[in-house]
Amino acid sequence: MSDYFKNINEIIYEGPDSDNPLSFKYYDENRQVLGKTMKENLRFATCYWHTFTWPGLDPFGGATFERPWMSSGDPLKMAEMKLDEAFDFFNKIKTSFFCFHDRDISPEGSNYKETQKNFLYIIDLIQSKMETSKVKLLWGTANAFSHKRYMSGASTNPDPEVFAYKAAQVKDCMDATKRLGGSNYVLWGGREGYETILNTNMGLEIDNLKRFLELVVDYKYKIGFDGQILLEPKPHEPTKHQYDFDSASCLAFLRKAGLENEIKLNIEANHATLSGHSFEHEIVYAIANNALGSLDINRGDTLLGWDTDQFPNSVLELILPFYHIFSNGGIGKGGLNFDAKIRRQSIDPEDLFYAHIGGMDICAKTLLAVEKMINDKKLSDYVTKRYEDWQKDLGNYIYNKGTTLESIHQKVLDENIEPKPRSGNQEYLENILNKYL
Ligand code: XUL
Ligand code: CO
Repeated sequence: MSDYFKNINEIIYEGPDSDNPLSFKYYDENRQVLGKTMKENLRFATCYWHTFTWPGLDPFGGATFERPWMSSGDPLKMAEMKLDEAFDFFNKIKTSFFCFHDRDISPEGSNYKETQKNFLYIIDLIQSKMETSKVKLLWGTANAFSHKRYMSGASTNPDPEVFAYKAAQVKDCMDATKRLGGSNYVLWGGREGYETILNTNMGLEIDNLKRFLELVVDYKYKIGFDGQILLEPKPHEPTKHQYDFDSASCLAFLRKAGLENEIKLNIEANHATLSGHSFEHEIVYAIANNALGSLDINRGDTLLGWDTDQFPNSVLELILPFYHIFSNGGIGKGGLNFDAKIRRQSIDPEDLFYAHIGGMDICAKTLLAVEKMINDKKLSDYVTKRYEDWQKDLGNYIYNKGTTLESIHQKVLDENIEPKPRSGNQEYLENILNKYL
């Protein structure tokens, strides 16, 4: 029986003039944008952890949400209740996808065998629920960071038993993700980093991380999982130094490990800003290296220096990320996962809906703005023109096989090359961008 959201009906599109807070103002799933429906372009996902599992804790205070499935009862019964409510939520909010960690959906037992049994029991239930629901699985992932066994890392733990334990968890979770038709499998480092070099063998830890990723990729082929394997960069939190700091450090690591064609990136907005980058920088860096996999869509707070994981609510923050993604053909097998949580004072069942409606609407509104930007070509024409000399004589010469540093040197002397500074016109371009907001 699912009745936690019983006062809320399926959310439908009512248009920008509607005053109904439980309706979409911009997300009209069948509307065509850039040759696809909004639903196909945006591939929204609800995340299981923040939406149904996080009880509203912060470092100074306890649970505020007190959902019925969070009361102290048989943990497996609670997990079943949570699942019923989660599917009721998915069917009403109509994100096309959901995402989960193994430990969000099912409780740990007293040993791994029991934990696995609980997990498979819930996976069977999910499988049968998916048969009658339209929601699909965007990705699964294993939580190898919450339990104290992982306090010194998972695949980078000094203890190989911890490595093995995580490997077992990931195998089960990859099997389940494949069984449920998941489009991707995500690896977020969690505690793959270190607190102090005093007790850390960095070289060995990095080798072990590489070994773990090789095992994951081999297993993907062994079971014929045709989804993408994704690594999710994050600079700190929980550890001080994380090995997967940002897109650039993940890619450097993947290249060193020879896995750059096997693993792509799941880029999260608030992780990007914590690393001192913008969301669009991380995305464009990944696109430029053929490594964009999927997005965790949320936002931070400029006044708070930690991962606040709020729902996105500004076209200004999304327009450049979306412009680059959709100019590049879209998000592919990835999606837009709301790795976002409501504030701990937002304790009503409706608050979960307001948050997702707002997030979906702001993405839809941004997509419409981006469609105009792409079709107008004002920005892309500007950039093409800025670099056009690379298609001309000197640009081609620099790339010719026989060209050397010396021959370029000679050319500068012979042709009296004296570059004249050209304006980057930033303010002019910002004014163009503002037209679309
Ligand atoms: C943590 C985070 C994770 C990953 C999945 O900051 O973003 O929820 O997305 O493990
Ligand atoms: Co995330």
